[in-house]
Amino acid sequence: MFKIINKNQIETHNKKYINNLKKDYDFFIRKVSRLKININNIKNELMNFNIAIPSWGVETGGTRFGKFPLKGEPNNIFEKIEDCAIINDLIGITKSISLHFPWDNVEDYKELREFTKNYGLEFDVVNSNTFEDLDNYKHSYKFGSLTHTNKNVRDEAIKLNIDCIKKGIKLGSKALTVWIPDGTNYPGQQDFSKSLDRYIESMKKIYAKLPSNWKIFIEHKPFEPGFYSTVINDWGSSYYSAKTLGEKALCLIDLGHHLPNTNIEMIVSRLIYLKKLGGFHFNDSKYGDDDLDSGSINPFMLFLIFNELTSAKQKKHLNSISYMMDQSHNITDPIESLILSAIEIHRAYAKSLLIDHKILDKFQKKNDAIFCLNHLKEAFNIDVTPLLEMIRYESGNAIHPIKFYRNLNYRRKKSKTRAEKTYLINKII
Ligand code: AFD
Ligand code: MN
Ligand code: MN
Repeated sequence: MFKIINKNQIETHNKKYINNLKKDYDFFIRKVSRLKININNIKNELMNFNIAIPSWGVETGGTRFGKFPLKGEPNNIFEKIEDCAIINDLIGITKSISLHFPWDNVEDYKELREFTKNYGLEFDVVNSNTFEDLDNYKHSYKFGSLTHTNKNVRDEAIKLNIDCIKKGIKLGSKALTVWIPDGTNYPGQQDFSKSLDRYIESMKKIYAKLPSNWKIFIEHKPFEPGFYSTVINDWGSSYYSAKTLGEKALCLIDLGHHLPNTNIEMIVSRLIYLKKLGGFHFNDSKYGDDDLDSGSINPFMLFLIFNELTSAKQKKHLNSISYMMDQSHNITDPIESLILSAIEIHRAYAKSLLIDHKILDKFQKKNDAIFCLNHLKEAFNIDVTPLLEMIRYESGNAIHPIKFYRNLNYRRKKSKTRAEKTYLINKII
């Protein structure tokens, strides 16, 4: 399966580090043996974890001020899949790719599916772009897409989403995520209720085309590109829409799509309670939709989000959730950022599995606030690095993926075969 990195290379790398890792792992096991947990069950959970890579995430991102492409970065979806394959060969927890149409349009979807399968990867949720005017669009999305006041524009946006479903079916995807840019910059510009009505009407037409085993995820965002109002601005509007559409419609939480200091873990809990949580776009943020690397700003929040997920899973309240990283890498090599981010998400999940929810429940019943917090902090403060490294080692992945990647000189090699990028327009993700 390792077509880009051969197994021997990884084995040689791991040989250098395994002795020290064994010592660290023994220490970790001694430490957690005092907790009443089954480490083998936790290991299994962590080995089965998967987080999708977005096709647009392996390209250099940018801001509206500029973009600084790397030499050797991918130019098309096939090259992007090669980069995703490297990441998964090294860390083993990113087996799926999320495509974005029409950015990732190809002539032959069967060929793309085969190509991807050869790297041991598969396709995750598909995404639709109704936030910029691309060459072959008949209408402009300047004043909205699925909620536009003009029916012709809405119809084109509906068709674009239905086309995404059709492409996704060919690729083996099982869900469509809809994020729309629709909103306004001026008070009075839009009737808030009428635009929500138009959203529901458009989404009903897309929903009607979903295969029986598909889902549709609704992604909310409080602002940007509209800086005064957004049609699907928060989880309330998202929940109302998902509830109105039906069982196959669920809410998706992008961590960056909340105003600073929002209690996101509580939104996670509410959506689980309402049986409407469908998926996540992981990233981190300081001010807004910064799309910073997961875990780089607020790893405790990430842990608290996973605490809600693992608690619900233990109580059998949780169905399968779709995970993806939605980040923009402007000053780093996207492969390195995605490797570290996936590991940070894996780390938060691992720590959350060390929480004993029965003990927490006991402290909660007694209203012992200090012991409640302390119980969470004890799990958060355990260094799970040896556990994650051992899982990678035992799964045939790299103990130190970034060190391995640096030694590959991948970008330098790729810069000889991949065309250098020039940007005529700024594409902001
Ligand atoms: C933009 C949006 C949102 C969405 C992504 C891909 O803010 O996060 O998921 O585009 O459509 O970044
Ligand atoms: Mn997103
Ligand atoms: Mn975003």
